[in-house]
Amino acid sequence: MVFEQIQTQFPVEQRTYRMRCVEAWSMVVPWAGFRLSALLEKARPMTEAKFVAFESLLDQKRMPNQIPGELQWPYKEGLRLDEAMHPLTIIATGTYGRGLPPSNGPPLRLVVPWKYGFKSIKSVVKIQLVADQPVTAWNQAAAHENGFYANVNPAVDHPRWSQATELRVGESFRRDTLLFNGYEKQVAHLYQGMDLRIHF
Ligand SMILES: Nc1nc2c(c(=O)[nH]1)N[C@H]1C(S)=C(S)[C@@H](COP(=O)(O)O)O[C@H]1N2
Ligand SMILES: [Mo]
Repeated sequence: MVFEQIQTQFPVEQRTYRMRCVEAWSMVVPWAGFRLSALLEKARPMTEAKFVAFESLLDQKRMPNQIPGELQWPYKEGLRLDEAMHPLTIIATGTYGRGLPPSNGPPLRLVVPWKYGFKSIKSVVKIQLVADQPVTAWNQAAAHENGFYANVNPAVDHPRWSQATELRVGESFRRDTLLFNGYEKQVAHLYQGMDLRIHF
């Protein structure tokens, strides 16, 4: 499927989500997009498919920061299949009533609101259903700091700072960070029985 087909064949919804960066700042962002589940259902996942792997555009001409360094390019991310199928997980195609500006990851950008921002991979050009947990860019760069799950959790600190509070951009006081970024009711069942300190 080409981008135009993907962008137009699924029902677009307006979703205003909290966004919490792993570096303890946050925003509220009005996205437009469609459910990732709608796209994945088209691919009819086989029972062997347990994870979804995402890859971004590699284009050093237009994105000159894509030079080998802290991160390896193209940027990669991944979700467990049940996380990817969750109704809160969207592929954003716009924000603030327009298409995505270049810096926010057009033409297709993942948004997973209960996870730290780095999971929401921008400018996605490849989506694969896979059997094993995929390699992800930040996990590969520093696995002890960036877990595969990266669920927002005020009780599990980053090795270099507390995750208990956050600074909402534009505010002068710190807010308490909420478990699963405030989406606990909707997503906690996905992690039942898992130790969130180990699977951080
Ligand atoms: N392709 C790609 N996606 C990415 C990144 C990136 O470097 N490349 N950075 C991530 C990080 S660390 C964050 S905090 C968010 C930032 O999203 P924004 O630029 O739309 O605010 O995008 C995430 N998605
Ligand atoms: Mo980030």
